Amino acid sequence: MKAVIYIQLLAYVYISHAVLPTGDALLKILQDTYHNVDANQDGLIQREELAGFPVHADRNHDGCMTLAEYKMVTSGTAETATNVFRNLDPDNSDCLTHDKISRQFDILDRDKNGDGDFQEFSHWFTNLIFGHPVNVVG
Ligand SMILES: [Ca+2]
Ligand SMILES: [Ca+2]
Ligand SMILES: [Ca+2]
Repeated sequence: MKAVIYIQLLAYVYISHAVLPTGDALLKILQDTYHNVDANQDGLIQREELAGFPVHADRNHDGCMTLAEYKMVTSGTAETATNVFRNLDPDNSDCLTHDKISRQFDILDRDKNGDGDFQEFSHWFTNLIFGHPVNVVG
């Protein structure tokens, strides 16, 4: 719980004032991102899939996924990518690693069953984009 509140505070600080997607456009970004992270295509996100995302996106293999590298693989817009990245990188290191993102799984998997479902993912990811969770499923 403490971690969730911390993330929400950070998100509040970093939210871009640029126009952010809503409705169907937002739903599509969430669905595309979810499918990209779900590497084994079992319809759920496991910890290693989430933690592996920055590794796959690390084009120059220096151990860091930078914002520029994230923007090359994001399913979202430049604005959503920037908000997500900055909220995942509160110390402005421009370096997201396997271990940093692995810890995010503890926040994503709210019911602690070891799998992130689409609802849990959407809650986590919209919080990173907007600074608060957005319900897109209706
Ligand atoms: Ca999976
Ligand atoms: Ca890199
Ligand atoms: Ca879960």
